[in-house]
Amino acid sequence: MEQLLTGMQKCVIDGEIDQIQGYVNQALSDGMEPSVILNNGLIAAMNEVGQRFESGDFFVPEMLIAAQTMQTGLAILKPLLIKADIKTAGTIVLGTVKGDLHDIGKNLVAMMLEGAGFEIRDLGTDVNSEKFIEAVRNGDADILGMSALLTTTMPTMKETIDALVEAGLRNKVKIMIGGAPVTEKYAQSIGADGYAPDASRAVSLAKSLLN
Ligand code: B1M
Repeated sequence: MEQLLTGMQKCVIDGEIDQIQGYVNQALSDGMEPSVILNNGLIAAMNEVGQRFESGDFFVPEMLIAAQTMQTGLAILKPLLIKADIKTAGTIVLGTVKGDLHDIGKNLVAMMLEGAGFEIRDLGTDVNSEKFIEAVRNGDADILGMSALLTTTMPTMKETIDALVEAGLRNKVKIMIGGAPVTEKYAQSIGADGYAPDASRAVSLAKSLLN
C-alpha cells in the first residue's frame, strides 16, 4: 500500500498524466479508502509540488502539469468522496474580476487549492461585485477569492469588499486576493484578509485564514 502511494505521489509530482488513473484505480481495487488516496496520495504530492515551487525547483509549467495530473486522479475519487460525505478543507468562491479575462493564474490557484482539499466554486472571468456577493449570500463559502491581472480591473476588488460590508455580509467570509499587479499593501488598504503572490502560497494562505 505504501509503495502504491509513493508511486502515486511521484506520478503527480512528475506530471505523468497518462498513468495517474492506473494508480488511483489500482488503489481502489486494493481496497484503499478514497480519503486515504486523496490525503496521502494526491494532496501529499501537491504539498511537495508547492514546496518545490517555493524553493525555485519548479516553475509554472511543472506546477500546471502536476495540478492537471492531480485533477485527473481526483475526478475518479470525487463521486466516491461525495458518497462518503468526506469533509472538505473549506469552500472557496473564486473568480477573475469584472473587465478582466485573464484566467491562467486563477485556474492554477483553483487547481492547487483543490489539490489541497478545498472545494472550489469557480465563477470564471469578468465577474462583477454583484455576482460575487450573490455567491457569498446564497452559498456556504468560507473564503472569497478574487484575481486581477490588470491595474484597471483591480478596483473591482475594493468595490466588492465595500459592497459586502454594505450588504452586511463581510463577516460571513474571509477574503483573499491575488494577481500580478496586486500587492500585500493593496490587500491591506482595501480591507482584504490576505494576499498571495502565487498558487502555492494561495494554499498556505487559505489554510491559515481558516485556522
Ligand atoms: Co494580457 N496583460 N492583456 N492577456 N497578459 C498582461 C497582464 C500584461 C502585464 C502584459 C503586458 O503589457 N506586459 C498587461 C497588463 C498591464 C497592466 O494592467 N499593468 C496585459 C494587457 C494590457 C492585456 C490587454 C489589455 C491587451 C490588449 O488587448 N490591449 C488584454 C486585456 C483583456 C482583458 O482581460 N479584458 C489582454 C489579453 C490577454 C490574453 C487574452 C491574450 C491572454 C490571457 C489568456 C488567459 O488568461 N486565458 C493574456 C496574457 C496571457 C497575459 C500575460 C502575457 C500572461 C498572464 C499569465 O497568464 N501569467 C501577462 C503578462 C505577464 O504577466 N507576464 C499579460 C501566468 C500566470 C500563471 O500568472 O496570472 O500572474 P498570473 O497568476 C499567478 C499569480 O499572480 C497568483 O498565482 C498565479 C499562479 O502562480 N494569482 C493569485 C493569480 N490570481 C490569484 C488569486 C489569488 C491568489 C494568487 O487569490 C484569490
